[in-house]
Amino acid sequence: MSFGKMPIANSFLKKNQFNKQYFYNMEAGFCNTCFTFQLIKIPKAKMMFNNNYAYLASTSSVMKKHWNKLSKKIIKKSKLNTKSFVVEIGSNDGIFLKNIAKKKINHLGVDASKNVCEIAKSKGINSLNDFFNIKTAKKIKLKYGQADVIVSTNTMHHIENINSVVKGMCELIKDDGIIITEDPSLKEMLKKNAYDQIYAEHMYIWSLSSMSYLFKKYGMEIYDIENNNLHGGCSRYFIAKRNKKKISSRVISQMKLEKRIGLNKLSTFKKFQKRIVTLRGELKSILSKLKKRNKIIVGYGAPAKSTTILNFCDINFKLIDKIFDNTPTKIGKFTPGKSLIKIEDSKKFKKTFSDYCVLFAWNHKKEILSKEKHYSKQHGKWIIPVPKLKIV
Ligand code: DWN
Repeated sequence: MSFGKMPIANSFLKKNQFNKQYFYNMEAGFCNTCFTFQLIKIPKAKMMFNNNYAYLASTSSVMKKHWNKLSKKIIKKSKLNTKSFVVEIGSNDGIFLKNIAKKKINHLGVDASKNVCEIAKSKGINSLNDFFNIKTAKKIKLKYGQADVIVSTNTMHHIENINSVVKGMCELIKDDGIIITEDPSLKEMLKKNAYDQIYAEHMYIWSLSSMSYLFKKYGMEIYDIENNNLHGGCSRYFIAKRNKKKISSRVISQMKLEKRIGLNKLSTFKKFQKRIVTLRGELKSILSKLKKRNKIIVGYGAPAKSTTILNFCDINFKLIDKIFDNTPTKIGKFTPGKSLIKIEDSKKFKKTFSDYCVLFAWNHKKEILSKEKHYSKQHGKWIIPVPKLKIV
């Protein structure tokens, strides 16, 4: 599946960077053997995860509650105490580990982007700015010992050398320890036509079948799974060394479901491609028609996902005047690629008239529409781009 030339999703631009952008050919593929859906070629990791990583997990109160709940669940389930050791891979700004640190549980956050590590450290969270792999795992084990729990949420789909990460997890986790990963679900992406989940950082979109195949290569197995609606639909995998835990019925039924809906067949992805080409045509045409009628169109949320939508659908500042966002690292900058739409502080949304607003952060719909309920009252219309184009 080819998406054409794409910029790096989170590379929001200053004006003087418009002509210095890096583009790559974004193509997705599927493997019939290991059932992995992934990008064929991606930019170098350092170009995506660096000192200016734009995404701050703490911009969403829903996300804060989510990680709070997860940390309480882990502390209880694994009976963690001050002698335990928790490692988080992809710890971002410390949104999860801050709850572990509060309980005085030994912990270490590992993140490839320096700026988010600094934010985590400023919250008193033990952080290592590095890429996690077998080498880093050995260094951590030498310095701190093995981990009781390894958590890696919204990270496993970001890592190109995923085999080294899983090998590192296997090295670092105690024999009776547990690994918890959570990532966008391939099943949900297909169901929601959420092609905007596909971008350079998201080099994999995992399913239980493909995640299972991956961990089995290193003597580990997924013994439980939980699905949630975060980030457009994620699956949380509970992993342990082989034969250490009883395989739950949820894993068995999800494996059967994935087979039934064809997650292990190339034809499923060819049908997905047809659906998103149709969606592309519909979005571009509705925005062009509204513009011809001199309607004012803005956007809400400048997620990494919006970079895929804007560049795949060839939508730019001529159609969308500005996009509102609450992330300090994005405000005042412009959207990447050919779109070049100015990002304004979402605090200005209420005072700025518009007829239509494209909800690029559709996965936060509930939180945003309740925050901005005035908009519909003032006859503003929300355009929801996926799973079907909807005007509400
Ligand atoms: O995997 C990833 C996920 C977890 O987060 C990373 N690759 C990067 C990032 O993806 P994303 O940028 O698509 O994440 P979000 O959370 O869908 O981005 C939402 C955007 O909307 C952010 O820029 C913040 C903004 N926002 C806002 O302006 N007001 C969000 C909320 C909830 C709001 O009220």
